[in-house]
Amino acid sequence: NTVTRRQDYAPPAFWIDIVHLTFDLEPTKTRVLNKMVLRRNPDVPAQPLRLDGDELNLARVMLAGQGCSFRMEGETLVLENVPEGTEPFELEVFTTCNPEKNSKLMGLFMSGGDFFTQCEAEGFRRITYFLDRPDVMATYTVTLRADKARYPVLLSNGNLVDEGDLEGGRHFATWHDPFKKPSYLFAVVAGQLVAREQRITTRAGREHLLQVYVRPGDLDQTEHAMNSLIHSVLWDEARFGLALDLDRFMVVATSDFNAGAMENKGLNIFNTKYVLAKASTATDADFDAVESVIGHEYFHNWTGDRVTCRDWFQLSLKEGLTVFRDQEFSQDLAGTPSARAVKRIQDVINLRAAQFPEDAGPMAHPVRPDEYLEISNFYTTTIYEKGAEVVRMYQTLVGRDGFRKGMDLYFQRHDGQAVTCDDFAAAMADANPDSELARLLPQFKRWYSQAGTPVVKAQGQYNAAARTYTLTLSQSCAATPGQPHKAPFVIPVRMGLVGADGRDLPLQLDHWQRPVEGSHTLVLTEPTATYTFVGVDSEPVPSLLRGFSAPVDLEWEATPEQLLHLLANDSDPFSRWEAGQRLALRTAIEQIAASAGATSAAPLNDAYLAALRTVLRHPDLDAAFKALVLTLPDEDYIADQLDVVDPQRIHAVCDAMALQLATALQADWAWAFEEHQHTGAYSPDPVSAGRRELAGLALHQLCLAATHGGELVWPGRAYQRFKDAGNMTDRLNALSALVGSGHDLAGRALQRYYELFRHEPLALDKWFSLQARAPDRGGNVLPQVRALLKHPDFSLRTPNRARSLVFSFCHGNPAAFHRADAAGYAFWADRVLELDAINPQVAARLARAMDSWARLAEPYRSAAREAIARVAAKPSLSNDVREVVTRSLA
Ligand code: HT7
Ligand code: ZN
Repeated sequence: NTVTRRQDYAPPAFWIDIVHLTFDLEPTKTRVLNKMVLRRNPDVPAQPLRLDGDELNLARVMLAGQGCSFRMEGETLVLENVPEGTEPFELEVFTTCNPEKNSKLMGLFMSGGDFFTQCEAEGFRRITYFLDRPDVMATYTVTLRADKARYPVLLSNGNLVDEGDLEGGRHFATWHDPFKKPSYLFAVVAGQLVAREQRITTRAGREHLLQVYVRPGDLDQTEHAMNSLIHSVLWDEARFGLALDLDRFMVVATSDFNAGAMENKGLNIFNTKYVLAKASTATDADFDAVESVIGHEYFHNWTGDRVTCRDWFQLSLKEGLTVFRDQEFSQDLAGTPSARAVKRIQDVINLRAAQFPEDAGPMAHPVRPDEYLEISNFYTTTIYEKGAEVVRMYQTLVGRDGFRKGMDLYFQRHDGQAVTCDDFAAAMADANPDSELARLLPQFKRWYSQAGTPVVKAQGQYNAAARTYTLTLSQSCAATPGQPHKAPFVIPVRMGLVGADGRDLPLQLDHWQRPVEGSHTLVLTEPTATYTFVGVDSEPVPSLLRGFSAPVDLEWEATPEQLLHLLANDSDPFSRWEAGQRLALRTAIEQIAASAGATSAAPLNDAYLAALRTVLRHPDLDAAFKALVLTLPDEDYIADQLDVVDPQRIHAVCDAMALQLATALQADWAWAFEEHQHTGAYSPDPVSAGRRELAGLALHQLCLAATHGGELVWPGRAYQRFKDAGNMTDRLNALSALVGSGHDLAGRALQRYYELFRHEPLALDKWFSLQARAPDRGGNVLPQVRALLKHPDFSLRTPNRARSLVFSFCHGNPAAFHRADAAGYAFWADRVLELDAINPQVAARLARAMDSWARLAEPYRSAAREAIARVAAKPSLSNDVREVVTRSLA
């Protein structure tokens, strides 16, 4: 119940070297015998042994084979009389727990009648008493005993060393993990599972058995996960020289999981959402997500498991680095430069949608936080995605080869250790001693200690007489909770100058001997810096922050003509896409500010629409890129640009822009649909997925236009496509086109979808989600969501289902959620409280839907505050939710 501070880190008073665990698995009473070998840490003054526990029933404690005295301090087991020297001693702790009652899904829990564990961050203490902290690393041997018919598969980390039958229809399996690991990487799975298996031989010539375990009946959905795993193994060896270190690597899927997946050593446990994929129930986006999450967990084997975190404040050491690695993996697998760029743009869209608001809200924290009440609340987009951008900046500053050298040195120095972000930074700088990174390291490390999104202001000046172009960049960063003032960051700004003919001009800074072709990275370290380019024959358009080279907000007062020039020509796909977004954003903001209440029916100007038409019909651009350019910024992103947010006003303007885009380009959309609708036999590759994406977007626009006076045939065609689709992407796109347009056929299609997929949990999640995200027409969505809460297939206890309905509504449908009558907020408060009694981690995620309440216009602001205060006033609130709402109201 107290705040944990980074500054208070102290090494453990004891080490635990060896752990022998024996489980007698029973749903309501599992018995756990924990035999440990401990020794005092000679570097720490002598003190009692304090072992963490949480909701355990303690039966017996034995010290060196004898009963011993102990006491409880809250949930902590305290032993005063442990041996004094530094010699190892044996401690035996016997406890029981109740997996069936474990609705928090931390520790040992049941899902579909099978046993699973989740130990990160502090779940191991719900299995046995332990020094449950990542810098205590031990070797584990685990024996599992259970009923053989009910639990035929018994798994734990490492290698299977023994198995056999026991009396009374029971059996056992003993596993030994040869690698020392922290307790958060411990795992157990027991149940009725089947596996897809594949033997592979890696470059290093070593043989491995890869297994993907699922429930019987789901095996046909595991091919993509297995292929993704094989690709991951090969990629990590090829790109980073990191080989698989175990004979056997297992992935297991469960449908009840708080997060996406977990990198337990050799026994990764996954949410089914990130393992199961077949064409009839999973979309292209689902296939991509499986690939990237399988990659992410596999890559943790080195960045997380072999080298782990000293304490939880260092979480981004493993998470930021591993997200960076999974992003690079997906880009490398995507193949073409265009497909790579699409992936990069999608990553940036996600960062801006989730991390930028976090950095501007009450939960803002540095990539390496300074304090927490509940560590689970700090598995955030700042730790993960901003952390990945920080790692990406290392690579930008030292180059790809330099980054590889840094990684090599990091593993050379720290394999088998629990370390800090400083250790990673030092390895990168020491491996590249002549780099700008090495020179600027202390300043670069401000990315770890300062929260907030820096703003970079750009101003350009062309001097025709001198043939120079002068670019001035200034940086600032707004105050965040606890950090009123920020020192300047090191900001790599990749840029180019685009000539009148649309090509990149050679770049020559005034102190350079000769020009370079294409792009150059300016490294901004001061509050303001001016760069003069020479030999510039005609006025260029600057293309700034190419590839999104730093996680900053770029303020640049470009003219519409400059942005249109970049949209038509920029050689950098990110900046080209960004130019289009800026044009749309500017229009939206002008409309929102200008006409209090009255929205123009045609907010988008002809030049912008013509530019979009040119992109849509462009013979050389890929469909996936076109779809990104032709997707307008969403309501939340627009809200993030405003000081005062009126969600209904934003919604009205977005609606008008969307309708205008649909109707003005109707003929072009029809062309795009016909041109891209056939993709042949289903394959999730980027080219066919891009074609499906663009066809789906076109159908969406055509149905929208049809319900507003356009061509009437399209809803019927969408319904037909929905019925006949050979894959989930086309089917769901057609269904959401109907739901999005509000056409009468939407109801029929939703009913049919339910009948088709009522026995497919992941597909049914989409059905709940689609309805929760539907356009609000006269306030109809909230009553519909309330009705769905009572649906026999809905349960708040299953996180995926709760997310599909309640989170989709509160986090994903701003116009329906922010109601003038405050009913959306009341719904939110009721669900947070209801969920908190079941699963505090999931409840705390839902609580974050109100992060931006303070910027809301009235009457939303006061009503939102009242709803948050109602939650905060509940006396028995979990630490998880309490931390979120307290910060929100501070
Ligand atoms: N490292 C894993 C984190 C995780 C987690 C954290 C809190 C509660 C439940 C959890 N399940 C998994 C996931 C990852 O980043 O790979
Ligand atoms: Zn991770």
